[in-house]
Amino acid sequence: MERVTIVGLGYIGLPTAIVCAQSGYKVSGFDIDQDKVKKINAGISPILETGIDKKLKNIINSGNLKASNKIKQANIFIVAVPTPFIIKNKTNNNIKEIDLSYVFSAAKNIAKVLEKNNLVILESTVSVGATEKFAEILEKNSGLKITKDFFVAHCPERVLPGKIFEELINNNRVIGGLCANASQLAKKFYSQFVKGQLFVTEVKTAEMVKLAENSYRDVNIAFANQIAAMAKSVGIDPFKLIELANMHPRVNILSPGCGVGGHCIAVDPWFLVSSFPKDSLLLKAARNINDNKPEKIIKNIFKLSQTFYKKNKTIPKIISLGLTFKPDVDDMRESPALKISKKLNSQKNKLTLAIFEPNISNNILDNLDFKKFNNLKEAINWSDIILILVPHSIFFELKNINLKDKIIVDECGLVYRMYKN
Ligand code: SAJ
Repeated sequence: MERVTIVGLGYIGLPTAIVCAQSGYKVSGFDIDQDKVKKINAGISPILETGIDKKLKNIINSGNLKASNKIKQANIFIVAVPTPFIIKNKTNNNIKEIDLSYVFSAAKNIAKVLEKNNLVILESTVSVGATEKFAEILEKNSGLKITKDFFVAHCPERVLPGKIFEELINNNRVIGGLCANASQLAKKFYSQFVKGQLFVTEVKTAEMVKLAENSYRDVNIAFANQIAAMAKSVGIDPFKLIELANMHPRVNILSPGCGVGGHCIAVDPWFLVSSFPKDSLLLKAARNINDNKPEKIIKNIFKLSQTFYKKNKTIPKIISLGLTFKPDVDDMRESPALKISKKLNSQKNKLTLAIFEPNISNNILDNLDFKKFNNLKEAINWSDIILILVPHSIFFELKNINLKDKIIVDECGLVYRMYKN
């Protein structure tokens, strides 16, 4: 039985460890966080993902996956550690650069147990050229020779939070080995559990493919946000406008929203911007447009609250619908909706805010100092202004609630879609 060690048991590493163990590998999960290791070994998932709780319990019980804070020898290593950004030079126009420290420390840890003929796959999203540096650290710290004694490939993860298990199996993957052997070994490994196609290319291309994918999405969302701003300013419904534009066979505009959250799309374009400052003006503009969206919404709500006060001589009661970073997930990482709601909630002299977020459990919400509702109808009845930030499927129930006399601020096109269907 081949042994696999997964370094980093987060949103990518843990589901990957589970899938590898399910497909017959003996898997050791390595993480520096002792609490996480304990939880995983007890069959309790430290991350939120559709279907993970049952899968984790089953695989821990089978004995094929064990987490540890000591790195274990293996035939194959997979590195899935975070690559956040850091603002290195604040005077340099706030350019955010990649922080590769977790990747390099993973290499140092693996080097301690690396053996001849091992394959090391870097799945973390990295800047162009980083896999080569990662391999050099492995070489330097292990005394083994890259491409002769051991093999390194980059195979960027591509899974969508909320659909991770489905996409781990079904997505096509791009594999860039540092040598032909590395690519072939990695291809053989992924073919054990990936049903999608496996495309082999050289390493820098694989690195940049991933950055291009997420930047493409960010630019398209920024485009949608700008079109929406223009349309709104002249009384055109942006969601209707985009729907009609998308009827063209070669147009596919994404959806405007309250900003770009999560740990990927709002981060990865910076790795191209910082590496290629002259040729990435569009990417940088898109990042700034999407980052500024929450602030625009907050300002608009303050303005609306003022108008409401002048007319009614009372501050408005605002219900904020949705706090997660995108619809139908229970994940609030870097959520623009959460940011907006927190800021509005801090201005108690201007407005009274309450939230309704059915995807997050009450014990998590209780730590957030919001007035909260557990029932959509009660929440709406209480409010003067309805602020829709995240288009959760469950919010389509608004259709069955009396919205007369309510002021609706819909940042994600839910109302348009609701009455269209
Ligand atoms: N968003 C919009 N409008 C849209 C689509 C998304 O405002 O039309 C917002 C969402 O509300 C959210 C943010 O963008 O706040 C990002 O959401 P997402 O669903 O676009 O992407 P992520 O961050 O969950 O996952 C992305 C995916 N990349 C692409 O689709 C190109 C996923 O495949 C990657 O694996 C993941 O990044 C990653 O880990 O890099």
